[in-house]
Amino acid sequence: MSPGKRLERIAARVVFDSRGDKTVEVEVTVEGYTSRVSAPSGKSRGKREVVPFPEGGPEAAARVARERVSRLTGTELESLLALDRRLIEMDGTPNFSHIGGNTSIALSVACASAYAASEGKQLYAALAQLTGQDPALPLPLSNVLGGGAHAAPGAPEIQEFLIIPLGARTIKQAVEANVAAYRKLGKLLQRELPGFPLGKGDEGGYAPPIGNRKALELVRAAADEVYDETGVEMGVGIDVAGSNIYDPNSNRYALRSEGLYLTGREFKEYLADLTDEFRLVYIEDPFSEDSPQLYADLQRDLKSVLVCGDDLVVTRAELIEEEVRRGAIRAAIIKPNQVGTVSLTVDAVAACIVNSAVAVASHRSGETTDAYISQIAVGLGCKVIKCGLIGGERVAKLNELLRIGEEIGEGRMRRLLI
Ligand code: 2PG
Ligand code: MG
Repeated sequence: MSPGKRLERIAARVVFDSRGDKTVEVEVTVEGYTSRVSAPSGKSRGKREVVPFPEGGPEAAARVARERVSRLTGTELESLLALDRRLIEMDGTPNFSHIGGNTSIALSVACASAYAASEGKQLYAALAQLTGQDPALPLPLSNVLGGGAHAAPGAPEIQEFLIIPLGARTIKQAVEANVAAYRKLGKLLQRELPGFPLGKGDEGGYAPPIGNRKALELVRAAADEVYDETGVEMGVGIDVAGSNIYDPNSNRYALRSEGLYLTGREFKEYLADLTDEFRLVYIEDPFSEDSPQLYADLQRDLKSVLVCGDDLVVTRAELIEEEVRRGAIRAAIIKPNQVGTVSLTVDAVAACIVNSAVAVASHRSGETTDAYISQIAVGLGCKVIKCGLIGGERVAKLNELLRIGEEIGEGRMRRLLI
């Protein structure tokens, strides 16, 4: 057996994310190659995600990394993802509550990146080789208007209003189309709300004081204008983040801005109406994460829509498989820090591909300028990336795709047939 590569150094510090919250950044050196990675944090988290930080928060996480995890220094790594098993063993809990999922994912990505670099490769290329994927660029699904937990009260209850340039032939054309739609939406909002500041949600989209329906009407209009001007087909979607608008006491979905308090079945009809009226192609987490049957009913009624699971499946291969087989979803969100290692992320994307579901690589609402999610999306074969559009921490992911496009060809886009 060939000797492994030496893990020479592990360092950790506290840094700040796009919301000004603290998170963890690590540096790992393998065979003289150093990679630095910082972890994002979610605000609307699924119940079954791993714990982001150990007790004591990010400061404690950095301390645990420096004092305990750094004992892995000197380990011989026999393969790209060899650190992952050791992190799981060292943590010893089912949900990374000891090390913290954020530290763990940062170490896992950093180690894989440094290992890849020591072989003269970027992470995406090493992952593609490992998984047998032909590297290609995902379509960017961009947040242009935010609400719910990511915005101030008064904004829509639906958490994210999204656009996707289905007809884009290059990554540059895709980003240009999304930016054009974002700007047009700004103009439409100014006309709708003269004198109101448009605001900004956590993910960089506008966060205006309007209802869900009005928001969709304007997003649809902006997307259609871009299509008319450029010929690029534009899809519209939403992330309802259903668990956040579901009230378990009354067993209702609360849309306060519209004075609507709907049962699961009524809310399903509401979403079906929105789909008809605004030609939605993508609906993420339509219901509470505890109601998979409602997902399945919606997916059955709206065959042409990609119903996508986020909180429902939390990037876990076995849950993705279960819910795709149930017919609850045709797409799954892939957030590496929901599971804590690259290996488990690889398994989750593989579960999508084997079950013919669309893997949607995703940022978190609290982001850093790190762009590893773009490397993972390309390397593992995710057809879509949800990474925001506006703001330094969002555009960092898109710019990384442009750079990767220089290597693999900017027209090597994955196709999404909905
Ligand atoms: C989501 C995400 C990212 P958060 O719900 O999909 O858009 O939000 O990171 O707050 O979980
Ligand atoms: Mg979501």
